[in-house]
Amino acid sequence: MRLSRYFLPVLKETPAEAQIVSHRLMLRAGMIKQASAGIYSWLPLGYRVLNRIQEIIHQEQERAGHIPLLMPTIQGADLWRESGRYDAYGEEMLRIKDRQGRDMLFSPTAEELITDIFRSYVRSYKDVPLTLYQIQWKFRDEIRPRFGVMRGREFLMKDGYNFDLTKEDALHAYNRHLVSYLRTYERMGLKAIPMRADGGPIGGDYTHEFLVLAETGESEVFYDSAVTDLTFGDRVINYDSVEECQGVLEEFTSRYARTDETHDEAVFDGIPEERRRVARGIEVGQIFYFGTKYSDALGATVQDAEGNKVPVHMGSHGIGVSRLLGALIEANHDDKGIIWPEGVTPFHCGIVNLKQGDAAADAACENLYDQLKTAGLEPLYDDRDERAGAKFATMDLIGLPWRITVGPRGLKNGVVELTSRRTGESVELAPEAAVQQITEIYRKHP
Ligand code: 5CA
Repeated sequence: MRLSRYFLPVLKETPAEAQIVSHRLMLRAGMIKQASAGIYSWLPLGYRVLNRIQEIIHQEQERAGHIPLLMPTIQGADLWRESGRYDAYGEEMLRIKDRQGRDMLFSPTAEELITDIFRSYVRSYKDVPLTLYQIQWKFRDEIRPRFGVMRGREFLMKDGYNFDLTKEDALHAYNRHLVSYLRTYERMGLKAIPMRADGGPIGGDYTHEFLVLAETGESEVFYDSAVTDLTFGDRVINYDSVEECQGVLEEFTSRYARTDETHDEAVFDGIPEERRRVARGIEVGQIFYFGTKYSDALGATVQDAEGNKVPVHMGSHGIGVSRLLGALIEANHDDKGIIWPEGVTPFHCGIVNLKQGDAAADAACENLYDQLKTAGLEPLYDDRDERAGAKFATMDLIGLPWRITVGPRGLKNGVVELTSRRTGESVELAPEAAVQQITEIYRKHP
């Protein structure tokens, strides 16, 4: 992409309404624009990151054997009456009447609709286990939408639902989700810690939230500092193996890590004092096992091997897709702007032309631009007729992890400059070598 032809409405001023750094930076970097309270338009740069995050989620879900589908945002009230949640959900549910006067709603989650799909088609134990998921917009009429996309009213969620014959199988699905979520967040360059939590309106008392530690987080959390040393890394897991998934769950959840809803002071006090931590976190996902709550209410049964009709065991699993942008920025920024991890960056590399209009500089930039694209990467070439300082400020603000700076002086010696946004370190090297180095870096981030 050439910046002169892109739509990147960066703001010079710090927007007064934004209280936390991620919200400020998303507005300043031209990623989002508020449409109504808690409802945002995704401008091109923000939309690119949102798509990158979705790609990673899809890949990791499919790797775990989960199947994507798409359900509507607007749903009829009847199913929700059947489950009892039409009244129970309260003010957070946005209720709408259609022209016939029928009660409709904007889906805050989709346990009912997915259970209805399941009960309409699945009859036999041979057709389970089954896990279906979607990435779809949700609406919750939060009392206090705030912090930009962090607590929105309309927000993008990955929501997945497992259907299993037995509790044991459903717990395997739970563990499998925990493993796949660990992989998913790590690929985005995030450390998200699974913590014991509370079921809330979704139900079930077997549930973990995934928290990214951040001072601006809305949840208070209590944990043994040993949990922050754990990383999943690039290990390969057989998702069908009960033992392997169980093993990872035990490794990542046996140390104390809880949200305030489930915090137990007495148990916490048993941890050596130097390892006790009280901090704040951003909830970027939650997994639930709730047994037959929805299958009982909606009559979702299968015939088991003996011919008995039995309700299926279910769980649901959510990732806050749009919230993740906020969490990623809270965890990756400095006073100049965002610092995207390579896994989710909107463009792989910036090219800054220090002297637009200089024949040698222009040609070298065009060359780099073509070579990076040929290597399968997406560069952002700042080809505007602007001062170098303004170009650097924009690049630093939007946070591309790598920048190649091209100027007539360097070119005389056959070099360009490659700069890491995270460390600020620069090296001078031949243009081809810069392309090669960047290609190498992104080989690890497919
Ligand atoms: N049905 C289940 C799992 S699919 C469910 O709805 N779970 S949830 O309520 O925990 O939501 C899943 C994730 O969505 C949360 O972990 C959080 O990251 C995100 N989320 C929830 N509310 C909001 C909101 N108001 N704004 C942005 N993200 C949100």
